[in-house]
Amino acid sequence: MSLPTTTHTLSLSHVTGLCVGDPEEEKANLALIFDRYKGLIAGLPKQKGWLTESLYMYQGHWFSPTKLISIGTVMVSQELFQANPTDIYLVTQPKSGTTWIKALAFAILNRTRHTNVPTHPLLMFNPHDCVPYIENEVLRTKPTYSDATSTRLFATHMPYTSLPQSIHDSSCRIVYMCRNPKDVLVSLIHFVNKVRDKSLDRITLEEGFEMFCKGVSPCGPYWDHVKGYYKASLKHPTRILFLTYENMKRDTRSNVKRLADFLGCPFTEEEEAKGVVEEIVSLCSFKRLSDRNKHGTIREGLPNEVFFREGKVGDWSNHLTKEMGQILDEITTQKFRGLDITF
Ligand code: PAP
Repeated sequence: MSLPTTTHTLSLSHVTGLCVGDPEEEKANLALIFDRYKGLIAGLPKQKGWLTESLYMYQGHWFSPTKLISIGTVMVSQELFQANPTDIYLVTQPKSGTTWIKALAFAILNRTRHTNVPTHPLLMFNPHDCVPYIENEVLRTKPTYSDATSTRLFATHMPYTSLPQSIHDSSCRIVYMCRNPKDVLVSLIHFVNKVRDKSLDRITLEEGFEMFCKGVSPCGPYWDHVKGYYKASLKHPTRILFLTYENMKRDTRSNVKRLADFLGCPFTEEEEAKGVVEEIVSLCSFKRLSDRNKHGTIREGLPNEVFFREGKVGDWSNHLTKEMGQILDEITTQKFRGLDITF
């Protein structure tokens, strides 16, 4: 069975606990944002892009000029977004396990609300629809900024230093997930070639490799993004949890428990005895979610299936040459020198 193709505006409000608005209205707001910032963006450093023709540098990182996650929406988020102390933010670079961490955090936080597995929201909606980006929220005509009473779950790809000031100032929690750069690169090339504007040529492996090594990737440089959150997690260990995709794959059960502890909702002995942890691991597994996302689209229109490819650690070796792998390892060793970041 796969997901239906229609949009689920009303039910999504129920699922996310946020006031999910009209997608057409959000599209119109997005167009206004692109228009408002296009003059400013034109003066920024520019490189050949991935999803869009070009990427532009804003606050030391590369962003698209259009799309939901773009310079304009980051700027508007910085201007308008209001964090609440009970909020939880899931942060990743694209292709580092966003879909998976969204599913896991959603399932953990909502486990008493959605106990019936066959009708669980994660089996009805793509995890991207269950956990909106900060950028989705600033597009809404009626954002939920004032609702401080319930836990809000958001995602973002923003670098640490670009997060809206209210997130830095609040006691909200941040979960950061990173993934080894070789698998991120391979995943990114495959993804981009599936969804890139049709008017643009495919990105070749060699071209993608060169751009990525130069630091030109969506929200990259990859290494600066990881380092920003890693260092922040050392400084604020109770507020920022640093996870890796590889470690999550190696021992999903222990990491799910660790995540629940960090989110302030540890599993009770009774839940553990009933196998609730295993149920969540299975519900969010690559196989389960990819089977349910073979058709249909997410709210923003991308096909559900493009978020599921191999879901493995080390698939890079089937695509990159040995030499490419070595070069990326050398850059990573040099950039992460002195930091305890291993994959
Ligand atoms: P996004 O940032 O654009 O949302 P993201 O979810 O981070 O993408 O990346 C997709 C990757 O996560 C894919 O990796 P691959 O290309 O190497 O295969 C995808 O297969 C993988 N993925 C998606 N869901 C899961 C899951 N439930 N468990 C493990 N990996 C997953």
